[in-house]
Amino acid sequence: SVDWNTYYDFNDISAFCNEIAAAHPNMRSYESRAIPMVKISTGGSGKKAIVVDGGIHAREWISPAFVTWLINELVEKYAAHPQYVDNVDWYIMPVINPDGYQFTFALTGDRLWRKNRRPNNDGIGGSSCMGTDMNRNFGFHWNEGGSSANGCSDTFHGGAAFSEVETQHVRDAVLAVAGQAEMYLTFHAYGQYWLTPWGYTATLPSDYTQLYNLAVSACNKLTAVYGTRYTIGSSTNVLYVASGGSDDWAKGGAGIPFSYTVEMRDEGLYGFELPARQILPNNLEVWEGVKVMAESLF
Ligand code: 0X9
Ligand code: ZN
Repeated sequence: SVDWNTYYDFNDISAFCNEIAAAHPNMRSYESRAIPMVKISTGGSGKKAIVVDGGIHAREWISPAFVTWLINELVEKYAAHPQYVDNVDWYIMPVINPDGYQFTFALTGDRLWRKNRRPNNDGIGGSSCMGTDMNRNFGFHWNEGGSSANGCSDTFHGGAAFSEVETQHVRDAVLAVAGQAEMYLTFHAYGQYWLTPWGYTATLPSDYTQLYNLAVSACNKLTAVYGTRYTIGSSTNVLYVASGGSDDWAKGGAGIPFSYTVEMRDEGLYGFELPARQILPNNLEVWEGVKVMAESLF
């Protein structure tokens, strides 16, 4: 620790900076875990940006596994493909539901937990159950279908749009860079879908053809790696109605035009419990798709 009656050398100042940053992360979950956001940029101005979220659903372990791998690929493997960092800025949040995610690892927890971990016994949702589905809590056409008012439901939408501290932090962090952002990617499992908005309605966005065509190009490259097939379409039309998702809000609320939900491996054989030996093959094929996505902004 420091006091202000002496001068400190550089090592002390470094330690001080690290301590104060660690003690005051600006984004924290209900249980006070940090919600990290990594900016990857080679500098300059006027660049387009891609925003990425992962780990919104606790049990979908392949999501943080891919998103952390993506950070590593962009930073540590920069020299192999500098264009993916030179031409766009990245804002990457690998685990936006850290409490739920940690609960799926705990011996006293639940491997198949989906929601965050704030109790609903405060009147919100009127139940003694835990957790809000963060992907039903975003504030664009919130509570307009495919979500539940029951606090015990796995798709509980929360007491209001952005009722959860975690979705509030993501909202604020995304809005801070929304002017620069052209693309929003949110990673989930499972089912192998590359989904466009909207999730709240079967009506397609006016730029659906552009969104769809880019997803087709991405999935062609993805499939070429190991033959893994993805289904492409709007969330409502190829999956189900589900309002309050981060993808719909990114596009409709934050004005980020190219917004996608990527449901990664598998098709249900292992489901959420995808064996760890599939992490790298999954990541390598999805990276091919993400590269196509990024190239569209160059
Ligand atoms: O239901 C979801 O939140 C996502 N599927 S999952 O199995 N990972 O839970 C799909 C979300 C698609 N986007 C919207 N409905 N907005
Ligand atoms: Zn999910």
